Amino acid sequence: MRRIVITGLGAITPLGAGVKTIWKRLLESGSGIVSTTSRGADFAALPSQVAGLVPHGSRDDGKWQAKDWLPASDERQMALFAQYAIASAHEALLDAEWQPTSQADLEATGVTIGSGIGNLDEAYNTSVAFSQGGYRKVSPLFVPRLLINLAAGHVSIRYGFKGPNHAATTACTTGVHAIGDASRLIAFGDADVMVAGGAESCIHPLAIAGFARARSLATAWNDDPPASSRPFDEDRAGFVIGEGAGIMVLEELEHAKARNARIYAEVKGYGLSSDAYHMTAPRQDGEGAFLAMRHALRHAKAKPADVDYINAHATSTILGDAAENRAITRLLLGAEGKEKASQINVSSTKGAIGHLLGAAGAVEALFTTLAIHDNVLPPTLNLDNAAPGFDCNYVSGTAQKHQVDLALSNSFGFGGTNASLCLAAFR
Ligand SMILES: *[C@@H]1O[C@H](CO)[C@@H](O)[C@H](O)[C@H]1NC(C)=O
Ligand SMILES: *[C@@H]1O[C@H](CO)[C@@H](O)[C@H](O)[C@H]1NC(C)=O
Ligand SMILES: CC(=O)N[C@H]1CO[C@H](CO)[C@@H](O)[C@@H]1O
Repeated sequence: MRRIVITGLGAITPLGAGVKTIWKRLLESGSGIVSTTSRGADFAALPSQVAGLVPHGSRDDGKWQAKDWLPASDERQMALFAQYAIASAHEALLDAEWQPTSQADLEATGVTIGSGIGNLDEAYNTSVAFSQGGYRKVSPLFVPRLLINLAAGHVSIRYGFKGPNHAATTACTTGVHAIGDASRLIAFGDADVMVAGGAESCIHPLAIAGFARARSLATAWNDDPPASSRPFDEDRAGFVIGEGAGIMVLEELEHAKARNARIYAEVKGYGLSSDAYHMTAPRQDGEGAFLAMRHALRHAKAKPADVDYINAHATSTILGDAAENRAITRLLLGAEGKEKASQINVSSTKGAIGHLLGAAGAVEALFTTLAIHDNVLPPTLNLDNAAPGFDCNYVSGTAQKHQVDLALSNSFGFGGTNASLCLAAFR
């Protein structure tokens, strides 16, 4: 069996642009959640007025402005989610020192980058323009700017990668599916190196209206945005929409060793399942999450007791966090597991950045990778009072130093799709 390791990381999140800045701010308990009301009256009229926005500014300050990352022509052609993806892919490839030029290397390198929603802004503007002005108002760039797989397309065009080119779009499980599926493509021999992850940018009044109508969003914290995303807390009341991208370079182990690449961690297992229950609500017993984590551990040949850390999907919704918590304790407590819930280390980094939808799983897998590499557990913010039945160690408020040899990163999406990645220290 071919082993898969992680050799490069790149990200843009509400905590900043660039992995170093983001990870430092996360470990310092920084928050990227701000008010949306300054974006205009359409935003201010909505019940939820908070979001995890990528900070705008110079790259030297760890912030995002397109001109620091992309040529102007790319900026015009690409959706914002694709811009975040290509900038993060660039960072990850530099980090991995993988800049192939030979035909064989280019053919052995592929891309899987997904998005949950894609370019809502473009769809909205063009719909309005078409309805008012007809055919002549539709840009020739409408379709290329709309399609979700164009993030992966742009990355392969920019670098000449001729291996598999794929895009998952499985709502909030997208990022984990992209990374998990990419690792399978390497394991199966379809590629030796994959650039994999997720990207999202749909902070649009229509998206917020839609999620608010589905009763998914936090609406009670408009005056205190950094307090609005509260995974596992008694007062949690919905998720906070966020934007950004997370990209990893995955590589076959012998390939990485042969070129002396730095190895952050190994992808040991990947589990997929479905709740088979409801469009948007989780099963209360957490069956889907339980099965996904169990499959990931089975592939990793690991016991529940071996799990040092879980980066939970926990989005700060009442039902979702409770179902996942139930699934985690059911899986990790018992004969082959831990003795007490307090020995289970689990955090939700969504307290700091909100829910990045299609990018969430990728950004969180990246945080899990760094937790393993640096032996530190990133914190859950705003957990003032753990709700009844929440008895694990949620790494409340501040990061904790702790040896992390094996970890799970969970993602669950509308439609009932559940996935979990098992990552481990490379030995
Ligand atoms: C859509 O229209 C708004 C308002 O005119 C504008 O600010 C925004 O940049 C447009 N978005 C796209 C993708 O063209
Ligand atoms: C499994 O996925 C569904 C998607 O709707 C999600 O709502 C649910 O929370 C996940 N299961 C658990 C136990 O979290
Ligand atoms: C089970 C387990 O690994 N628990 C650890 C959680 O983290 C703390 C330190 O933050 C350790 O003391 C526990 O052993």
